[in-house]
Amino acid sequence: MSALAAAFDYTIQWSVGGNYSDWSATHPVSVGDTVVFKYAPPHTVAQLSSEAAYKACNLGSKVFLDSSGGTGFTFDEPGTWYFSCVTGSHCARGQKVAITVTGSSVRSPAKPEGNSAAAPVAGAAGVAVKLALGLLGVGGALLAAF
Ligand SMILES: [Cu+2]
Repeated sequence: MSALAAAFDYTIQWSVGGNYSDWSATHPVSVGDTVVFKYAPPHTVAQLSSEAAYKACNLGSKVFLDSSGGTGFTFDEPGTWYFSCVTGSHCARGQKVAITVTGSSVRSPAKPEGNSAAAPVAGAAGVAVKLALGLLGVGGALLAAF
């Protein structure tokens, strides 16, 4: 915990109608920070494989998918990461976000946080290792994190 004492947590209220196009311009995420998506059904959080997939809403490229209602990502590498809802036309309607992460890589072990474990979809191994991925239970670790 002490190693993450300086980390910052961001919450994204995730819905159709939110404007996420310039999210990273106003939310400076650094390596070690956590971004938590909070949402209700039928929304989902998918990590997309590339900027091209993000721009085109190519949801078949997803490398991770969750629908728990509270999906947290702790970034351990700099870069830009792409997320979208995969429900209906939500991506085309703007429910997608590109998160730019700055700073130096932290090669700490990636381990789940919270009280629910998610299995990345098949084929995710190559990208999943870049994220220390934790699903934060709405009543559990999420509250503890704040
Ligand atoms: Cu949605």
